[in-house]
Amino acid sequence: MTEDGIPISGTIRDKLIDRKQDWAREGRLLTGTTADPQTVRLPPGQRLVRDWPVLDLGQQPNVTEQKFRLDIDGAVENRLSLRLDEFMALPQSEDVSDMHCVTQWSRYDNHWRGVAARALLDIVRPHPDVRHVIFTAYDGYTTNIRLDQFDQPDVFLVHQWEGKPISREHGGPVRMLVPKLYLWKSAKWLRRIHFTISDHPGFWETRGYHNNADPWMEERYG
Ligand SMILES: Nc1nc2c(c(=O)[nH]1)N[C@H]1C(S)=C(S)[C@@H](COP(=O)(O)O)O[C@H]1N2
Ligand SMILES: [Mo]
Repeated sequence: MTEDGIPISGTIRDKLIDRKQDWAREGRLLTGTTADPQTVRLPPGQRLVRDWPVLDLGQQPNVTEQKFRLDIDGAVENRLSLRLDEFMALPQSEDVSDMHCVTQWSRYDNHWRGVAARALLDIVRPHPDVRHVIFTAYDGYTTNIRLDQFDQPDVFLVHQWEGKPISREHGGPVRMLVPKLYLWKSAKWLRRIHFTISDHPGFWETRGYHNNADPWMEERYG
């Protein structure tokens, strides 16, 4: 096991991780430019795709309804540990947003349904000193964002894409969606959301990828 709890098996996965770490060391794909998201829809160095590529560590957990649990904990007034039906009973809403992956693809106009981050914040109510949000997934993956990045109208815990349940390969039954950050910040197969005072860089953030991950600032590595 790595310190992230991700089992080291399979040379394919090890090669994939090595290659992406090399990208970070070499600063690959960097254009050295920034753009204003108010006026420029496609972030620097990105190109549009029409399909939805699959990217993960190669192990796609089968999170059945039986197995599913979503814990929301840390420094909050109301901790939750939800079964899938309980998650589905939370206030639901829909949104349309773009996705931007650090491997250079972007995809426009994705239709999502799920629980808005702000609706969740209203329920769990983080303590005033909380600054960071840590996500843990069923494959052992972790990633981190700041509370102000989580507390945005376009951030969702999603379970539908284009009117259909999110497939297993894309992180179903429930994944994160943080559309204004590179997609590695959007954990698939969501297991736990932890609200903390201190930051805890995740899987890619501890392997050369940027802690902040703003595509318009081209914060790929750092
Ligand atoms: N649980 C989990 N979530 C993850 C990953 C992962 O390996 N495990 N990979 C991240 C990366 S690097 C990317 S680019 C996106 C890809 O999401 P997609 O496969 O649905 O396109 O998921 C992110 N979330
Ligand atoms: Mo990625």
